[in-house]
Amino acid sequence: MASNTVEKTSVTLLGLGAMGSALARTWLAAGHAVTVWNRTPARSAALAAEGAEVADSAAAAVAANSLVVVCLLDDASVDEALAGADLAGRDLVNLTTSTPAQARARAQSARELGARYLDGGIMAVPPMIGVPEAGGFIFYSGARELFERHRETLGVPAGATYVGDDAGFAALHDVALLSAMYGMFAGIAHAFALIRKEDIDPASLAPLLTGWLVAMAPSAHQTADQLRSGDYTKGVVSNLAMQVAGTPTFLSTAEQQGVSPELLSPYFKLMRRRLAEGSAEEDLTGVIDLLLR
Ligand code: FVH
Repeated sequence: MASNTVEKTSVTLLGLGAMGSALARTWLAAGHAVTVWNRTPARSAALAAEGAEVADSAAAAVAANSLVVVCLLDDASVDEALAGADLAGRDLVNLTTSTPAQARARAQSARELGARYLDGGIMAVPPMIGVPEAGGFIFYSGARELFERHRETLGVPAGATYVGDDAGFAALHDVALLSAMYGMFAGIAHAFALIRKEDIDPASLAPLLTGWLVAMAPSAHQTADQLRSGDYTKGVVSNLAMQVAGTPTFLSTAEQQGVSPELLSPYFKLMRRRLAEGSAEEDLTGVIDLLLR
């Protein structure tokens, strides 16, 4: 009777940094045969001890299996690693963080080299890989048929979420979510700065902040609904006029606490601009239109 290892898709993985190593480990643990390659060979030793086959060149690793996953530092390192490899007939899955344009160009060059291509955007940090309850997932875009063919294998390290046949969409979704995350980090930084000089334990603010941000996060659904309908007054609870009227309180408090308003001010400026256009009854959704060039 065939063993699990034989039944499961064999994977080639280029790149054994923090993320690549975590990916390799979960495939090995799930019974997949894994061939690895890393520019600095010493990084392969630990994976070899865990059962990975180590290739001595990227070209040899690509030749070993038809499913080739790449997780390298950046787009330029992918160019470098794949330079001498024969990709004809390969299913190339690139999990390296890229821009949508880089992903589309990679899909095009893969096609020209006779390979099928999926792009990926990893929404997880290495300790979340192989830990389903951690909530990490990976966006994929490219041909749906190719995604479906490898869905089970790609779902091993983290949930696999398909976002469309445009190869650039995984990168676009990745950057969109991470951009929202940085906005949240900016808000958290400002909140901690406000209390920094007071006799307030930051550890007491942290759960309050977390709870509030989680409570506010579903507002994204209302924003989406308003964008789809084009009616930015739909379901408004706190209109723009009221919110703009409140902004001096935030700026004065920052001033009084000796905190720079530089993280908040750009957003408030956009809110005021939108209000000046006559959008008093709207939600904050109109700010999105002001960002579009
Ligand atoms: N780690 C994280 O938290 C994030 C989470 C979200 C997704 N990112 C992206 O994943 C890609 C890989 O990230 P990583 O964490 O594995 O990064 P490093 O640990 O720094 O390893 C980098 C690997 O890339 C190899 N490499 C660098 N330059 C080249 C090159 N010119 N040619 C071939 N390989 C290259 C490097 O090799 P070496 O330095 O060991 O020889 C590592 O294998 C990345 O896109 C994140 O944005 C991770």
